[in-house]
Amino acid sequence: MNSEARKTVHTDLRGWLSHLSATDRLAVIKPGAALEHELVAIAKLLDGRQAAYFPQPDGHSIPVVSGFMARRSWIAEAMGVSESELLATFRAAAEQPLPSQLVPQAEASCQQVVHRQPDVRAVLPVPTHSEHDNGPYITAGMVIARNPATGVQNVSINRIQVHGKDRMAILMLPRHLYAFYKEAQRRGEDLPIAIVIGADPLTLLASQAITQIDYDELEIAGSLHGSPLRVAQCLTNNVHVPADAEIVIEGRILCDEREMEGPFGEFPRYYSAREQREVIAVDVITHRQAPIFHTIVPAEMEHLLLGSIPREATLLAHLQRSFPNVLDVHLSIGGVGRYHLYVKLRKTHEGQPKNVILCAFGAHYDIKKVIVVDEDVEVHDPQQVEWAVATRFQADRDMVVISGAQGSALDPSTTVGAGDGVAPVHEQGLSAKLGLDATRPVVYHEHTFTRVRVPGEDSIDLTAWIEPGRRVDFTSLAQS
Ligand SMILES: Cc1cc2nc3c(=O)[nH]c(=O)nc-3n(C[C@H](O)[C@H](O)[C@H](O)COP(=O)(O)O)c2cc1C
Ligand SMILES: [Mn+2]
Repeated sequence: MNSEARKTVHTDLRGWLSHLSATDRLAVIKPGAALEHELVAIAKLLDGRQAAYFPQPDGHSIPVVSGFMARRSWIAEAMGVSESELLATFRAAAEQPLPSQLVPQAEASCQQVVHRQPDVRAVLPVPTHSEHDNGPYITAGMVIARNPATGVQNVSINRIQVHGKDRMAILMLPRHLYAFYKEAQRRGEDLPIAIVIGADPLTLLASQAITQIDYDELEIAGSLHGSPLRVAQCLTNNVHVPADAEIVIEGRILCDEREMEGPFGEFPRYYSAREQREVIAVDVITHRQAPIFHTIVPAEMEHLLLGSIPREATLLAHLQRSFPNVLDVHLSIGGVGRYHLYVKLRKTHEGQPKNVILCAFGAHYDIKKVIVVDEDVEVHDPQQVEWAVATRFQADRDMVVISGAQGSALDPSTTVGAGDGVAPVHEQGLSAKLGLDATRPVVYHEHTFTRVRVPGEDSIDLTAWIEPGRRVDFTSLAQS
């Protein structure tokens, strides 16, 4: 889908927040909410209904916002497409990246104000989120770094624990940023990074694309915007950041240092363990005049959807390469937007759903359960998927179990939670995979597997039939 075919595309955070506010989807919170837990509790209660905007959190002069992309329909709206076009639009952008446009510092709003030798805790209103978190965390920071070997950039969101004036600890799961860090470490160097806080919705979404290494996710953001993303070079390193971002922390992931990080309440709604993690040294903080700080409430809709929509787009593309008759996929919210995949298939051969199941497990190690359903089942409705399992699935015939595969290290039922100590990284997340074929036979007798429907139920316009405002007093109806 090209951008000409799309309605208004929201390319700018402030424009998007104004749009939410104008449509009663942004709650302005009274001054004084404590950065420790209280602010997050308020944002969590509003999750999926309204974004929460705190103009003066805890007396801090920088406002905090949370939950501005907490519904699938809002994300589609930001992209200028309908919900049914969401995955195809994201996939097209991921496959046709648009190179960014470098602008001079004078035109980079994110560098209007510069704090040298900053104290992160004093400059930024960093909230403490869940009950047992080990202090304040940056949860909506896009970490941008260059591959030391090739110079190509990468973007990911990583949780960052702020535990000193200019020192922070970071969780890097074994993906691209970690690979860059290992390469820098091999060369005996620190890895220069930028942490971008307060990006527009589509750039945040682009950061979650599942691509090969050496694929700058900012170019996917440009493609989603329909115009090259304006980027600025950092003041202390050669990383390029979105020029219109609210806040940028420039720093380095230190070659050899480790500090304790965690516990931290993560997306599966459990705490990940306290462990030794890599350390970021902060060099400068730059921001716009009157910047806005973004925090993501862990495990709430903004967090889950940011990860699940780009994954769904990638999984659909992956499955369709082998099975063009895969029609749709959904990572359920109950499965924390990561672990449970529902696949809609126009089945042509018996056995095919099991091939689809195996293909899906190969696509991402986080996937723990796959349910394949027919085309008359809506994969976005968990009740319909359960109905398919209840009426089309037999455990002895239609179930696939694979034990001892790689799974999510954040799932506490994997090896992570097995002992009282913490397993070494290479043993974490060992997990079983479960596949359910909940499709009906390709050929069946008469109406054995025909879903009951009433002709007209999809097409009748109820408002045309119901008498508006009409009340009936049944006690005084004439007896006849
Ligand atoms: C709110 C949020 C927090 C995240 N926190 C982390 C994290 O702490 N560590 C991590 O490795 N990935 C985290 N992720 C996932 C990565 O950002 C995501 O997998 C990204 O696509 C990885 O990029 P890469 O494939 O370029 O390495 C988080 C994602 C979101 C949406
Ligand atoms: Mn990447």
